[in-house]
Amino acid sequence: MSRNTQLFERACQTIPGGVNSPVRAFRSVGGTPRFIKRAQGPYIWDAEDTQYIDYVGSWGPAILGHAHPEVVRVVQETAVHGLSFGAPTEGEIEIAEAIAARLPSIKKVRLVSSGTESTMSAIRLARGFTGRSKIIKFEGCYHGHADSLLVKAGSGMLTFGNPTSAGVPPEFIKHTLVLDYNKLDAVEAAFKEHGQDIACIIVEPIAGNMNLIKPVPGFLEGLRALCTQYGALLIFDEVMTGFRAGPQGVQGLTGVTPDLTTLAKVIGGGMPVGAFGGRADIMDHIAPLGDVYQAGTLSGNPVAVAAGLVTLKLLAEPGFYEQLSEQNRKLTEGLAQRATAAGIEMCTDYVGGMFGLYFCGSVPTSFDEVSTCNTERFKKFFHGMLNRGVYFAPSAFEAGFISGTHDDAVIQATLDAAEEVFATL
Ligand code: KE4
Repeated sequence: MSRNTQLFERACQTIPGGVNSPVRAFRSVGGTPRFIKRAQGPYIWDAEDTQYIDYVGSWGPAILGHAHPEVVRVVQETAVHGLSFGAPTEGEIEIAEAIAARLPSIKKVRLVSSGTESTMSAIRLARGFTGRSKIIKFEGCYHGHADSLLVKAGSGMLTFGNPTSAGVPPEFIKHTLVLDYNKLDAVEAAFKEHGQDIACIIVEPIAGNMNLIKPVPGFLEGLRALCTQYGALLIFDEVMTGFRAGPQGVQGLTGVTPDLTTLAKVIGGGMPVGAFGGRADIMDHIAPLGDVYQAGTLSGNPVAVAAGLVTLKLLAEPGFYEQLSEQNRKLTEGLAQRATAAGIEMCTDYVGGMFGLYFCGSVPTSFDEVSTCNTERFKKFFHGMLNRGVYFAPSAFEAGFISGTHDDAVIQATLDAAEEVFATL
């Protein structure tokens, strides 16, 4: 019995499903999850010391590559002075200023410890600021596991094909309108019907939880105009895309300015940091200044903040994103070329350091379209690559991620493995 199998069986005795987050369980691709014991740069090693080229990158945070020496060093140097104080620290000011300097839409920001906390808090703030109850989200978008958002969520939920979660009373989601991503007319109709009751729209400005789905031209601009017209807030959930899709997230790529932005993943560099921020007149409603309560014991944790600060600093080095995007182009175009050469219907897309692989004829623009992709073929591809030392996301409904350490040799090794696998599909 393999070490991974032994560990998984043991884990299942005390951890539900053997994992601390559902998508890690390989339920949608089958097989035994790999228990990772170390990582460096573009590589991870499992419990049997098998090396993999990693395209999950902890679901986004590892944009510099795993265990970047400068990030590890600052964690070590910070930790020796204490792990957590529950009191303000200078580092929290520095990262707030660093985030605001990179995202002009953010005038004030509150740190939390996960993406879920950031979106949950941003929605409460939008409701408190507007005095309204209804929210709009889009099917296939995932914003973490706060009750009012577990409605036709994407990511792990989509993988299980379970459009809503048990344990969420109907009353908790009756204010959540779920519309189709990239369909602006449905949003207009919703505002016509509920306009004065809608507190906010929360949207992944580039969706990464139903595979990678980009906004069609005019979609984000239309959301912005409708929110302005009806006095609702536009929340860009950039937990995944923030400093991943580009140096200023999707708002920097598109010029569409949200009222609030949620962040996590990259801003912690692999340590638990989330954040929500935006217009000062809105953020000033957050306790202790305002009447919208939000709090967190480990919010702004000094060790996590130190890792995030060094990560943001290193990302600002000239040429980082240009190189990241170029390597992503080589990977995704190379995969598509080899699939086509093998007669496999597969296409790809990418932006910045994130990408999508679709076993269908054209790049999807909606949840319905991506749902028609050939998930059986994806499973075979996933395991074929895994057996050749390449670790993609264990779900057809997740985006992939590269890092600054995925150099030409790593990309070529990936493409060589893919050429072999496509021949077996
Ligand atoms: P966390 O609570 O997992 O830190 O963040 C929730 C979240 C919020 N918003 C967006 C756009 C997200 O992508 C996420 C989390 N992303 C998933 C990956 N698809 C995390 C992986 C997991 O659930 O284990």
